[in-house]
Amino acid sequence: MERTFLMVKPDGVQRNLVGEVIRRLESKGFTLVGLKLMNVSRELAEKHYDVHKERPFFSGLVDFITSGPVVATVWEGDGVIASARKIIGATNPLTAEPGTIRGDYGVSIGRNLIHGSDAPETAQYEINLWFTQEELVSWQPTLTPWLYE
Ligand code: DAT
Ligand code: MG
Repeated sequence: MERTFLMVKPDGVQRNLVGEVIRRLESKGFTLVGLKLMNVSRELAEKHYDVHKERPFFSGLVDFITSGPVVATVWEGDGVIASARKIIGATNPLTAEPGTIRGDYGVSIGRNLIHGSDAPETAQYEINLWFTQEELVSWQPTLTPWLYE
């Protein structure tokens, strides 16, 4: 089964949206296999956003991600990487569709509440960056036969 890395950013934690984010992914039918509240070091934030290091917003983005606690999560399910990106919505909350997390709760690109891995390779990289093997919990939800044919 596929896994993805999702993080409630400091604005999502401050705005009390942790439960709402987890609820949306759980209700959809995805399985939580990793979860932790943590402060982010500059080193970790820079590694996480390494692909953006030449962009003008990079240092502001690292400042923001390290400005308060985040909730780091790993989710499992068929097609979870692309599906979670749809549930999250477009990068700019102003153009993100209503019904998506960013579309429902955000108004600015620099405060877009949540991160989600964008492809299988980045999901693998991010899961390994944020979690140790021991922190990931494999379990068999009893709902599985009601979610998958
Ligand atoms: P996403 O988070 O949807 O994958 P991304 O990978 O293009 O988007 O960018 C990573 C984050 O960087 C994004 O969530 C918010 C910030 N960001 C992107 N473009 C920005 C911009 N033009 N100005 C300010 N912040 C930006
Ligand atoms: Mg991205």
